[in-house]
Amino acid sequence: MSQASQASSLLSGNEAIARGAWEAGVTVATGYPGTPSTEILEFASRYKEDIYCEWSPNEKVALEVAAGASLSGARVIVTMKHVGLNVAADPLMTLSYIGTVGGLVVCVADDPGMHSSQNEQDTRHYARLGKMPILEPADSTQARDFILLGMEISEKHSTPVILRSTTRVSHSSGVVTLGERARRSPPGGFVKDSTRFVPIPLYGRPMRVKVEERLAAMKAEVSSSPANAIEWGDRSLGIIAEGIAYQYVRELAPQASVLRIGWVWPFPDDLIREFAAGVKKVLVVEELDPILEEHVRSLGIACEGKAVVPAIGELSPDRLAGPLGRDGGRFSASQAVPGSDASEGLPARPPVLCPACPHRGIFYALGKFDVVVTGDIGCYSLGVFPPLKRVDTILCMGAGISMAHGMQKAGEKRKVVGIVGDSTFFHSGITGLLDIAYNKGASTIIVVDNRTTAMTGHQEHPGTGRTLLGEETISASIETFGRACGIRNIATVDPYDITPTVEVIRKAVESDESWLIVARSPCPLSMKKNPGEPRRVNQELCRKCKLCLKLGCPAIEWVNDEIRVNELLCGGCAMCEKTCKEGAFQVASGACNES
Ligand SMILES: Cc1ncc(C[n+]2csc(CCOP(=O)(O)OP(=O)(O)O)c2C)c(N)n1
Repeated sequence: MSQASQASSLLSGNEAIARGAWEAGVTVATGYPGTPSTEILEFASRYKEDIYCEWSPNEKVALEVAAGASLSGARVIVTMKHVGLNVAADPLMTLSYIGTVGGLVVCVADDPGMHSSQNEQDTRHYARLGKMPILEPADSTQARDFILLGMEISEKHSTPVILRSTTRVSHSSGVVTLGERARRSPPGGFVKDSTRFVPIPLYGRPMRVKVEERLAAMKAEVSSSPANAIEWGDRSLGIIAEGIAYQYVRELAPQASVLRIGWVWPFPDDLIREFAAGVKKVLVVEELDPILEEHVRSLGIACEGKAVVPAIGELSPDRLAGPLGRDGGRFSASQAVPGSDASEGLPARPPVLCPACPHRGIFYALGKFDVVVTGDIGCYSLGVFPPLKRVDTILCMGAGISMAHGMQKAGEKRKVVGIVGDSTFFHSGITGLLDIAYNKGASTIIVVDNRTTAMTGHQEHPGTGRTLLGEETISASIETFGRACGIRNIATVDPYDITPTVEVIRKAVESDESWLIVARSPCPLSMKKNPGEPRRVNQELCRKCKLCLKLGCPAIEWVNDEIRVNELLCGGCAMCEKTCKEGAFQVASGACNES
């Protein structure tokens, strides 16, 4: 890639963050995949001659690796989705005390509207909790600029900096004027200083005081930061907006006065006061929680906010049209908030497991047993939908294992089966499995090992044998981890082979000991190869019992009173053939679909 020769380029927010890291002279980038943040690190890895990039097993590890790199003097970014920050919160809270040496920016992508997340969490709370600054870009240019600014703030104040993106900023594109990579001398190496880097209470208490001094210093400069700016217009209405909400405000109320906030916390109090003094009334437009709004009120400034701007879900020009007025600026606090949503009016397309997905075999097999299934987050969460309906709970990554143990210890009468994916197992499943073995649990854990992190777009993980940079490496064994944890009953099955899979599950759920079953078959999408030839239905043999429909395969259709296979969709996994007692499913090239 000839970075220097390009003057400008159309970049997504995530691509711009990666570009910003390269321009800022970042030499280490770590993370764990999670929509909408995933592409940041994938784009950063395109600069692999300059930036070492890795998928870490989870976000906590990613942040700790980043912290080590920073303490050695390197500039570093670490990437994750909002729930990933919960996993990384432990190191982050104390890294705030220790501080940074090389600039460290934690790039967190929130998902207002829960497009691909189990909750809707506002990362700005973490900045306050950890007493560290947070920047929020409104477009791709700011995404790039704020990485550069974040590095400066981080190094000047010795603090980790959070960059909060959202789905809309991460995944929409804008033209970015490209810069050169900063010329920086190589990281100077770690300089020992226990009073600075070892927060035992003796050294930690002075660090605690320094955190407050640091906050005061940042407060003194945040109002004059280029990240925050007043755009004076019609003074009858002043809108304070941040992140993507700023774009919607500019579109809907082009003539209004706007205070655009990009350095969100510590709050730019002086600027907020100056702005409020210059307008007749103030409206705060922010996505998710009323963090700014409450602060503006705490300054003694009357304002409107969540009384008219939705607090739940993603904002959009449509959803703000009521509060702001389509033709701009006719804000009235009494106007109703429309309940419109981007997907309104579109036909519902419930998510389903892909045709030939190996996870289907496990859910179909589990349908034969009266068990409780504690599921997890990954493609297999789709086993919750009919006709499979074999996922009873989901909490967070890893909980599929630990919740099974909890239910069993609470005396659940039915056998409890926990399901996690391979990436999830390495992320946070191993300690749950260890708990089961250590505390003499009796649940059955199934790791659906499709050899990839499928749900977020097929990233590598410690079990795949490859790194993010495309190098060959170890392939961690789930069975070996199970044995090391102390699980005595371990079996490996091919989930496409339904009958043997059912028999292994039967053995496990009838036993009064814990079991680890590894259901291994690669994801056909990541292999870019179907497992077999498409099937067809021989109508002469089909008895229309509809047992095959229980697989929930999108390729099997009930049309005109007949079972049919949509050969364009069929991946040839042959699970239908294995469930059909009449032998009606046959390889398409050698059978007839119609009678
Ligand atoms: C703490 C956290 N980090 C990241 C994610 C995003 N995410 C959802 S599922 C998943 C892993 C999916 O991979 P795997 O467990 O192998 O299951 P697969 O989708 O391949 O079936 C990830 C990274 C998340 N939900 N929570």
